[in-house]
Amino acid sequence: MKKSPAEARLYGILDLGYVQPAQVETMTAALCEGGVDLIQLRAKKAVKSEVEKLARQMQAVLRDFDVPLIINDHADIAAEIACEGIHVGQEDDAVAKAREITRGVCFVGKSTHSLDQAIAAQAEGADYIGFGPLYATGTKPDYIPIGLQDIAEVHRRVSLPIFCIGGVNATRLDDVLAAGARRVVVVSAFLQAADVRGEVRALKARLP
Ligand code: 3NM
Repeated sequence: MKKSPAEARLYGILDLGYVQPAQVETMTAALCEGGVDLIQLRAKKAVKSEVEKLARQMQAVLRDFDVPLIINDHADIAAEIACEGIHVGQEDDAVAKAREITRGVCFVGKSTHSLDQAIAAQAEGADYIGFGPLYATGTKPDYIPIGLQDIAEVHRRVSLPIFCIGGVNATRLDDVLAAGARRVVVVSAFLQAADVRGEVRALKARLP
């Protein structure tokens, strides 16, 4: 049985900005062996056929794990390959549209960048939200960091699983948790680690 977002604490994103297509399978396995609870394929620059091909490769690796596959942006691909989740941004399909395209089978996550957007995403029916970027990050360079100050409040106002994202790494984790985060997304700090498995495992062990 695959985990649900509510059961998840650590969310890894396989971002093709950091991973060569040929490394997608080994990286997927390393992230899962380290202990990510959810995994997303994020391939902003790839053509659709490439996204689908890589997603299917990840799906094959994920047969051995209880980790759901979430596709960034492309609800049609998520529907086609019957993965577990779809993630949309503020500029992408609305939650209802993504749910319709995936015929109600996928859970739907949404990126939010403020308290207001987080509350709106809950009203819109998202199954989980990303909340950030907490810190400036090269993975999403055009976004202004929102800092840690709204983390506690967003947990009071929004009852969905909230994944704090953006510049989260081992050095900052204690500050992020002290600010009230219960779930985090880590991208570059995992994908650029010399020992991906070890980096994931060590960070996972520190989550409440
Ligand atoms: N979304 P890293 S921040 C993909 O705030 C993404 O919505 C964000 O990568 C948001 O862990 C982000 O390398 C990048 O900073 C996270």
